[in-house]
Amino acid sequence: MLRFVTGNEGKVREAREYLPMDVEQVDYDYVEVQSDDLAAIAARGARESFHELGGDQPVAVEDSGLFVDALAGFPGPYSAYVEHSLGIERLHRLVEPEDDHRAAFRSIVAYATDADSVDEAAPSGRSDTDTSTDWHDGVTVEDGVAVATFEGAVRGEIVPPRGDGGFGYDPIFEHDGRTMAERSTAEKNAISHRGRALAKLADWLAAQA
Ligand code: ITT
Repeated sequence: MLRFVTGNEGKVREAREYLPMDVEQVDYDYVEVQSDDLAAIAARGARESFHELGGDQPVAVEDSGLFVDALAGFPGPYSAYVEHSLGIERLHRLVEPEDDHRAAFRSIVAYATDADSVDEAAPSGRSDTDTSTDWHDGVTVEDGVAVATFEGAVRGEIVPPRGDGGFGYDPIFEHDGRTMAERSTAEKNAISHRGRALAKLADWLAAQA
């Protein structure tokens, strides 16, 4: 059994598709540290949640965001705040005058568990992300708790809003000719940042067995 700590049911639905174990949604509000680094935010959240929820079951958290190249990665870790304050149409209008409309969705899944149950030498998962990045998947051990992080990313372009599907920034993020909101959930999952990070976690869990 894995406890997925999030207020977002969509994240849990996707996790259930990828992971071999039962996944339970837990709506615990962990402290999101202020950082430019999604991996640091997710790892801290997973460690805190693991302790707070009793330390007897593995725990996962996911942190994601939209990183616009021409805006030096903005809104990045502040994506949820910007979506709810500025809104996605205004973010599009901010990018439109720029020559470069490229952007990436990035996701970090952090998995916390008892350090005794982890083989640190196990391979850290597939490396099929289509973006260069300075974030590395890895395992850190502190006070008997191991936290493993997995990154997934998908690159695309910011475009005027199109499509009714998905959520969040999906209508303004185009990948391979269609926005994410113009794809079915299954089509989106097959290429999404979160899908890629979850697939790496699933590979790593299989290598641990
Ligand atoms: P948590 O409870 O797990 O924190 P959340 O929905 O607040 O759930 P984040 O803090 O990770 O999630 O914020 C991510 C932001 O990026 C938020 O504005 C999302 O709408 C957006 N986002 C993340 N994944 C996305 C996706 O697949 N498509 C569109 N927007 C996405």
